[in-house]
Amino acid sequence: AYFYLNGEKKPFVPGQADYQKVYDEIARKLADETDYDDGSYGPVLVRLAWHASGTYDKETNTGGSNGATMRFAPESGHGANAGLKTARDFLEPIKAQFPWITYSDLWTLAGSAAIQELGGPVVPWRPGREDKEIVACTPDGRLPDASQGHRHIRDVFGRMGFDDREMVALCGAHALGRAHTDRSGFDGPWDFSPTVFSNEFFRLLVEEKWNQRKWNGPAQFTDKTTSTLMMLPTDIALIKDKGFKSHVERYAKDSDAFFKEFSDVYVKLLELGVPFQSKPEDRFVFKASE
Ligand code: ZEM
Repeated sequence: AYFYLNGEKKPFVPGQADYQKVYDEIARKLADETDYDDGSYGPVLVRLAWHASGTYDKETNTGGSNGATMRFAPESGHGANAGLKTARDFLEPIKAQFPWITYSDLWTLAGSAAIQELGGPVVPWRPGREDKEIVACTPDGRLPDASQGHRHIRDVFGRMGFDDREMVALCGAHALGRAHTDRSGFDGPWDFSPTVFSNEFFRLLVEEKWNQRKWNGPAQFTDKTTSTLMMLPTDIALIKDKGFKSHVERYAKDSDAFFKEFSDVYVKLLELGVPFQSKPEDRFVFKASE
C-alpha cells in the first residue's frame, strides 16, 4: 500500500492506530449484525482464526496463519473448513475498507477482536503476516477430527507445538458458538451462553452427566439435565485422560486462570509460523468497544 506526500509516492506503514480502526470496524459490524445464529458472528470468527492457524506443522514450518491459504480451493473445501466462508465473507467489506491489511493479518486480528468483544481476556496481537499463493495450501487432515480421542488430540496439537495444558486451554474456546449439522454434522451449543466467553465449557464438562445422544447423526454427547447441550467425542476425551483432566478441573474452578492461560496460548496459536520482524513486546493491545 502507498500514500502520496507532496506528490511523491511513499510506502504506507500502518501503525497501532490504523489497526485499532480495523478492530473498531469489526466490533461495530459484530454489534450491528446480530441476526445470525445465537446473535453474533464472533464465534465463527474465532473458528476462522483457529483453522487458519491450526494447520501449522513445526517440523516442516508449513501452514499456520501466515498465508491465508484458505482463500483458495482445495483448502477452502477441506471438510474441517465447512461453514467458514460465512466468516471470510463477513470480513470482506473490512478488507475493502482497509485494503492495506493482508487477509492473514485481518483473519487473526478478527480472532483477537472476537474474543475481546465476547467478553474474553485481552488478546495482544501484532501484524506481519503475508498472504501466500495457492501453492502454499496445506494438505487436508491437519486439523483435528472431532470423532477421535486423546491420542489424536496430542498428535495434532503436538505437531503445532503445544503441551497438554495448552491443548486443554485452547479447547475452552468451545464455550463459544455451536455445531451445525450442515457444516460438521454435529449439532448444538456447548453451554447456555454461546456468545459470551467464559469457563462454562469446563464447568459443564465436570459437573454435568454426559450421555451418548440417540440420533442419526455422528456420535456426540448430550447433557442429562436439559438434553439441549452437546459435547464432541474429543471434548469428552479431555475428562477421560488424566493428563488433560487436571487442567479441566482447574479451569472449571478458576475462571481467572483460564482467561490468562487461554489468552497466552491463543496468542501463540495465532502466531505459529509467522516470521515477525517485531518483538513479542511490540504486540498491540486493542481497546475493546464499550
Ligand atoms: Zn472447535 N469445533 N474444535 N475449536 N470450534 C467446532 C466449532 C467451534 C474441534 C471441532 O471438530 C469442532 C478448537 C478445537 C477443536 C471453535 C473454536 C475452537 C465444531 C462445529 C467442530 C466439529 C463446527 C460447525 O458445525 O459449525 C476439535 C475436534 C477440536 C480439538 C480437538 C479450538 C482450539 C478452538 C479455538 C481456539 C469455535 C469458536 C466453534 C464454534 C463455531 C461456530 O460457528 O459457532
